[in-house]
Amino acid sequence: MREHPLAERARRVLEKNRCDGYTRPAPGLYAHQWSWDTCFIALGYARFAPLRGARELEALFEGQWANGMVPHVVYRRTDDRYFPDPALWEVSRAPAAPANPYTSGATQPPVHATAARAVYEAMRDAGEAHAFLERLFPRLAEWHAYLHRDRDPLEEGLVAIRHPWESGMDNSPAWDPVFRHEAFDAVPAYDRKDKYTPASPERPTDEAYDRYLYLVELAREADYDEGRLVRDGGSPFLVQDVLFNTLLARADRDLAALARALGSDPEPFARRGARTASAIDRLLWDDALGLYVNRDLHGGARLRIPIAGGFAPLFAGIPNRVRADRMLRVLAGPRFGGADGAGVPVASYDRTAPGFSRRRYWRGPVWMNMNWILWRGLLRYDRASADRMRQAMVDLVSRGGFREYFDPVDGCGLGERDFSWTAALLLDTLHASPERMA
Ligand code: 9WN
Repeated sequence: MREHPLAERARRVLEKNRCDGYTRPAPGLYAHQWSWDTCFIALGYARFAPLRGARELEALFEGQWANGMVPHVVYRRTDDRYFPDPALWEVSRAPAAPANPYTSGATQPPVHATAARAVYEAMRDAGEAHAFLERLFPRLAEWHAYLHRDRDPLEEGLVAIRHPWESGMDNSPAWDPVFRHEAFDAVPAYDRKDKYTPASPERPTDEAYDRYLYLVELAREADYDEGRLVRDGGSPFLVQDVLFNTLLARADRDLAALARALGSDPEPFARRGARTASAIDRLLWDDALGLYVNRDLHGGARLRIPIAGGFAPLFAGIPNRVRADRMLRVLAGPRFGGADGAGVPVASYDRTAPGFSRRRYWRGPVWMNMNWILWRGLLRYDRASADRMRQAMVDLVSRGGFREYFDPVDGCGLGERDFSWTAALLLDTLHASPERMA
């Protein structure tokens, strides 16, 4: 079978972004190593250079904290373009933070075990594959133990995030109601370097950054003590996020498969994944909207904001047939994009909802990672919709390039150029034999 012409271009993007020991998200704004970007990048490498995927993941885990947390940024360069920098986080105040490398003091969604499994299964040399797994598995197990132990204050199987950056969907309208809490205070003046990029009208507003920075300050003042911030409710931002929990439920299952491959007991991991999956289904489904919604742990209200993350449970096979059919209709309808015939895949936010924006990131634009997650989900429920979505993803990159995100109306590329996860996930989309991972 002939290779799709985009595959070679995608590999070149990853090559361009390879630095000393890791692959950065993009050549411009993002010079360091990001957590979930690394996972998506490793999923792409699994398709043509699995050893590189293994190295990416192992490099990221050099920044893992002693309590198990995998930080969302591992600072790799003395580069002054990215904000916030290590000085602002000052993670040396946390007893669990490593002295080297420098890291942030927040986390990102747990796609690691899923990526590690794909890499492991793609490795040709059985000895090398086993050695990789022996090194990484204990780290992955500590990471998941941290999430279930330190981030589930209600002990109901759902973990909480304490910063929008932890969701990976930083600027999502899903956080607007939480930001209105009175507990948010003013922050001292700071210099926002990300604004000076050419894409600045697409970046979050200064008001949003005030909230982000306030949360950083609060976590730093608490020496990153999860007991104070999460269990005692000290952080004004504490949300059970659908996407984060779905990825965890799925990754717990992948961790169980990896345990089995090592001859260990998979049951404890599988049980935790099943518990999280059933809590998502029981507590976060919204029948009126036809998708899953987040929950605010301050007051317990559901955040009834229709974002693409609300469809993520398809990825972990969580909804039953009836719910999945509802979701498929909403996904294909005018709210998320399927019906306009433009061949643009799913928008990050309901196109008909207040505040929808074609350019402001996470408030409308199309992201390749969200669509990859949904595509993988659709493969479980409806092969024809999955195939249509796959085609729309390929067409989007053909027209818009390997951009960070895309205009949901005309498919124009936006944000950074040569974006690693766009390239990596496109490679997976082009090459995967879908039956394997679904
Ligand atoms: C903050 C690196 C990251 C992604 C996130 C995306 C964006 C950072 C930022 O870039 O976030 O972590 O400065 O906006 O929202 O998902 O991991 O690509």
